[in-house]
Amino acid sequence: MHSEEKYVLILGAGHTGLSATNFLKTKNFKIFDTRNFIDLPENIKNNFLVKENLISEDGINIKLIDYVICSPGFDLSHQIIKKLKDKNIRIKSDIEVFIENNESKIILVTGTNGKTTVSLLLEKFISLKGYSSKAIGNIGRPALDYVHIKKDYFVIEVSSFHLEISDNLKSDLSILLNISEDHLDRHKTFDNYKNIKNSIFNNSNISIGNKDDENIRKDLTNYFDGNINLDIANLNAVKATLDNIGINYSFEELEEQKFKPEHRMEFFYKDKLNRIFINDSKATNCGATLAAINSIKGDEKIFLICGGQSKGADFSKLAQEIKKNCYGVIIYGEDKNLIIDELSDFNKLTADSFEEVISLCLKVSKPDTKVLFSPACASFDMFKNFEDRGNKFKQFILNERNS
Ligand code: UMA
Repeated sequence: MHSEEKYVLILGAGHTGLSATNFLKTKNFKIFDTRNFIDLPENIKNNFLVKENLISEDGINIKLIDYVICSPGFDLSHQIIKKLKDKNIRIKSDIEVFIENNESKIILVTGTNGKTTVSLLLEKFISLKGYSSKAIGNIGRPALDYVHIKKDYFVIEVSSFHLEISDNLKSDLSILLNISEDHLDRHKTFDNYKNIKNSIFNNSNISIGNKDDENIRKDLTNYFDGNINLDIANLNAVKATLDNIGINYSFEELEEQKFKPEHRMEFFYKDKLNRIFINDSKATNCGATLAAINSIKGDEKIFLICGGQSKGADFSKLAQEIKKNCYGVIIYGEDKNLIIDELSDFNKLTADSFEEVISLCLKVSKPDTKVLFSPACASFDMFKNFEDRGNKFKQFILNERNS
């Protein structure tokens, strides 16, 4: 880099700093960290972008700094901060930079307790209705790692450290869960900490707070009931957020789905034809698929997708249940013939690839029915594991929705 060229200064060579270097890859930037090089995390020390650009305070020419991306853990009483402020250099958090550079809808979540839980639940419940969403930020996923990705919603967990260095966090919705004493070593007084937490609402279209927390502002768009225990308050917060973005669940539905593991009877999407898509990729044997069929059978018959590696199973009992409760089935994978043989006089389709499974299922399954992906087989012929198989199923179905 030419010595007189402007550059972005990154403060802090931790996970945030590393993600900022990747974001700025093609631009001029330098990193400053108060730690000794050998104290930096190993993966960060080994990254050549960091190695090349890590400078001492002496190497910083303030006049050449365009703006600063400041890591949340960087000590704000350090003299460099004063120098930057004196010269009116803009200091931003990584989350501010993310929001400026990403077009997705933004939900901000903060609070002394429960913010990771609420962020992950929001990610889950938004996705279950077929919208793409990702929880990022303080949760351990540095925001700038996701800056080039478009989602329907990014749910960003924001800490008081982030808020303190963010002048302008623009969001579609922000929620403050609760405030109790924390991080006073950094924020000094409780009043200061309270003000920092409440600043999440400064530039938010919809602002939601805990109605029962006296430390939270009283002029917000909406409140949730936080009077009971933290678990229920967190679910109330999730419900209030979802209600405000037009995603509807009853409290009971939230409670029921909350503990349901992924890939086990996951009702993840209802399409325009009112078909309900269920991911049951965890069903790696006939018993699990029989249980899946039994749990949803009713007046409306089911459309089933199954196949993979049989592990020597006998499919005759499953075939009988399929004939009774399903109106169609797609069979795929290494041992598909074993299942096909048991279903000789039944309406079945076969597919050679998973892409074909998806396109056939979307073409053939009927409106107002349930489409059950419950393979009854191991996944290793075509996937890394059942999680990979379930994720691909959901992803392919949701992609079709967007195309
Ligand atoms: N540090 C220095 N000198 C520097 C820069 C940092 O000594 O020049 C020290 C800090 O004092 C801190 C450590 O290095 O002890 C890490 O600070 P950082 O800002 O580089 O941290 P990152 O590795 O970038 O991780 C940060 C968040 N860390 C902090 O806020 C301290 C992570 O939250 C977050 O997951 C990550 O960004 C991705 O967004 C952690 C955390 O403890 C889990 N957060 C606090 C909390 O939840 O209570 C706020």
